[in-house]
Amino acid sequence: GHKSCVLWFTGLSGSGKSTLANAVDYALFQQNCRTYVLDGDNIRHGLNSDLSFEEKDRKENIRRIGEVAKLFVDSGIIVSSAFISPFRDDRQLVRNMFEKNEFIEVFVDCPIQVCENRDPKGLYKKARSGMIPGFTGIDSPYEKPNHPEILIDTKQMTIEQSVQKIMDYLNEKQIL
Ligand code: GGZ
Repeated sequence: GHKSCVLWFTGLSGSGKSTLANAVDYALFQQNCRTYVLDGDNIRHGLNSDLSFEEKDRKENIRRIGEVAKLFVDSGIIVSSAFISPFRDDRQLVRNMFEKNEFIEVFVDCPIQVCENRDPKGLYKKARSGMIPGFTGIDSPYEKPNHPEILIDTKQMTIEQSVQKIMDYLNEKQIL
């Protein structure tokens, strides 16, 4: 068996949060862990489809995701959540929902220029041209975590190395 926890991935759009969360989820699954991924596809389009990207709605987005993550954690699952979660206070609020050691903040640190060059959905381009007002990193803030449990420096590390760093952390903390 294993302990349950939430891996709370935070970072800019295009930083690789979702890719990394899914890669970790797969590595955990291969070790017979019970896991679940929360991301825009299953939350922003469903439970939170009433929410916009205005500050107060982003806050509510993160609060609800925290509550959902808590339900999964209470059921014994390792949750990987991949949302920008740009505000420090909101991440702190979610952290406070959990026992110490259950909430693992993973900062996916990627320079905005890199995210902007990738721009898989063309959103940065739209944001730059004024078509998406309040885009994180352009004209809406991203507050970096000061003390994340895990720092992923995407300039230095491959996906495989990043997955390994997270798996090592989970082993070290005796979650696995
Ligand atoms: C940032 C936006 C915005 C604005 C739409 N700002 O690359 P993506 O497309 O798939 O990731 C982004 C996603 C962010 O949703 P989150 O729920 O993670 O954000 S938050 O935690 O701040 O509530 C992007 C898209 O939605 N998107 N408009 N204005 N990202």
